Amino acid sequence: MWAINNLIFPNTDQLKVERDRFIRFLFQNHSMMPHPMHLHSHFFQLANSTGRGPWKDTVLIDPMQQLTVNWIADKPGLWAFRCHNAYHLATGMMHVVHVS
Ligand SMILES: [Cu+2]
Repeated sequence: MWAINNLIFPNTDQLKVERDRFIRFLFQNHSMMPHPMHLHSHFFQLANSTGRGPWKDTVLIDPMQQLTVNWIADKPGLWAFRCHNAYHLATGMMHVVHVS
C-alpha cells in the first residue's frame, strides 16, 4: 500500500481549497521509491533558489528527497492528485483536491 500523509485512497478526506488561492505543497518522500506526483488540470511551479522554477503538472520526487511547489487553484472542480506510477495509484497513492 502507498499513502499520502499516511492516508490511503479512498480512505482520505478531500483537500479543500478556495478558488484562486495560492497553494503550496511540500513533498517529503520517506520511501526508497521515486514518485512522479501529478495534479490534474493545474500547473505548479517548482520552488527553487531562482524564483523562476519550471512549471509542471508532474514532478518526480526521488527517494528521501524534499521539494516544494506553488500553484494557484484557478480551476473549480474535483481533481485527482496522485502518483503517476499506476501501481502506486492502484494501491492508494491519491487524494482528491476540491477547488470550490
Ligand atoms: Cu509513487
